[in-house]
Amino acid sequence: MDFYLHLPSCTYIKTVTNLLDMDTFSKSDPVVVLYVQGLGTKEWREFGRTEVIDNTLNPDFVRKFVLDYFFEEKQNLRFDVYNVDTRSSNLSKHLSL
Ligand SMILES: [Ca+2]
Repeated sequence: MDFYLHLPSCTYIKTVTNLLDMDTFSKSDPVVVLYVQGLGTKEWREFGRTEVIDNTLNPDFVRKFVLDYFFEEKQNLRFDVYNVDTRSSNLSKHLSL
């Protein structure tokens, strides 16, 4: 994945390529979920997710994430890629790519 950072607000543009093909009869249906770690709690919270792109291993997501920038604060981000194979919004049922 490639990330681009713009200040003072942070915009991350993601490029995801060569995902695993997890579907039997079609290509994977990827979605990227951004998690932000709480400054005090260290707890990962979902910040947002991209659109799902059907049947591709080289998705080109349109959705951008804009985060507030905290001066001199270390902000930990995590990008998880999931295959949305069911139409459920419960990500725990989905396979991680
Ligand atoms: Ca599929």
